[in-house]
Amino acid sequence: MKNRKAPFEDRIFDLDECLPRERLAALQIDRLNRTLDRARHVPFYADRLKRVGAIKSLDDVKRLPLTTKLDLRGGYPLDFMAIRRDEIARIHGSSGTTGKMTFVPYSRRDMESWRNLCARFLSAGGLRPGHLVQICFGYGLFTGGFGLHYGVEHLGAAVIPAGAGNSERQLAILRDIKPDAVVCTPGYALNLAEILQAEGVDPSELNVKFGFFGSEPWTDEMRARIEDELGIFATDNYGLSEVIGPGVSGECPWRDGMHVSEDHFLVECIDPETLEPVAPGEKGELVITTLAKEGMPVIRYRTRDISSLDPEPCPCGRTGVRMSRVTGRSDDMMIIRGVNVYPTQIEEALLRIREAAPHYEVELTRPGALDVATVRVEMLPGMFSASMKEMVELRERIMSAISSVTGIRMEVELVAPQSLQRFLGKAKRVTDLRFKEEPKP
Ligand code: DLL
Repeated sequence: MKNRKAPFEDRIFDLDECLPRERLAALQIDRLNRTLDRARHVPFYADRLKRVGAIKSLDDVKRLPLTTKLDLRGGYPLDFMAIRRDEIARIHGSSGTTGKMTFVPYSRRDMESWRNLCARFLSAGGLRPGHLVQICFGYGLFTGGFGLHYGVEHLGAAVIPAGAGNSERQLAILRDIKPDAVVCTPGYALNLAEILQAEGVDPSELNVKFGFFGSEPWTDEMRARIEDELGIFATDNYGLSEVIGPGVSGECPWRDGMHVSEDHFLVECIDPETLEPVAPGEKGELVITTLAKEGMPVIRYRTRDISSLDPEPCPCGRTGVRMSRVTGRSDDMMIIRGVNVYPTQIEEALLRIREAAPHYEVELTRPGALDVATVRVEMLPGMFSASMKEMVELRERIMSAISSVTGIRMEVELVAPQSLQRFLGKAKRVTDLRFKEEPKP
């Protein structure tokens, strides 16, 4: 199924996608040394890189210190910025473990690289100048909307900046303007497909031929469903705000892994426990070093994303190593309807509610196309009320506290004091049942 023939001729957007491996390695070493120099403008790195000299071989990378999300949070708001304030062209951000954002500044050159990186995977997935693209990602601090927007324009295609949500309007655009491609999370694509079906719209009435999906985990089974129901060719693309946003990697027409843009990102796959590299093809945590970022370079950033790297040449001619689908995380971050949420954010919301104990469990399901998060919240002894009205009001209050901290609406179930499981070691508060019926290959 993976290699279902693409309904278009492949077109390489940028010759740097096909650099011979030896030339790529030389470029990486050169860019890495420049990145280290730039990073030394950041006190955190200046300190850590004190005893690091020039990098001569890519093997030396292992000697560099790792950077974690916690490190970045410690540098709130802009301590990791390596450019002057008047050199900032844009600031994006991503949610953090306590509701605090991580802000990511971009220089003008970063903006140029970014749109080029997005244009690469869009071209690999079939987008051509003259096409019309409906972007259903949020525009704002989230990198999805703006990142893809400029990528589409750079390629020479046109954008309908529909933004996130409002499915009725999305549907009207699909039906009435007939874009050639849609850009969103795979979950939202499935949601659109379901609404189309419910409204009795046949996909042949639309003109969508390509879908570019990313920002959350999905499976090949899910891809097959989206493709059948929307009648499109769907590709996966990956990225994260701390590194650049979308554009770190994307699939080519062969769809056997996402080509990492290795001229911009040095990627390693390590065992999250031992921090040692895993063998090619084995699963581990991706660690990324930016090679051209000016605004906020990151050295050996622990993405927490579990994937594997395939260095074998690909028939498409792109030489970037291919990463497999992201199958999970090595921390407890959840991605719910495309939004990153940490369990500690739920804890923070519950602490605002006098009647609730900080004991809770989260269950993630996907009964239809969209994720549903249900939080079971334990009441404090003596706080249970016989009044239905009071309990409904309390539930509403908890739901709104959770939504104000996490940015998304979750279902809440109130449960009796002492009824949830207690943990001696690390608490396991999240049960993810979303992919149960569609096991990952
Ligand atoms: O989600 C950037 C992005 C936007 C990528 C649009 C693709 C398309 P963040 O909000 O910082 O950035 O979330 C990054 O999302 O560490 C992964 O856990 C997850 N993620 C991103 N792409 C994929 C994907 C954007 N294709 C976090 N498959 C990452 C699985 C993905 N997970």
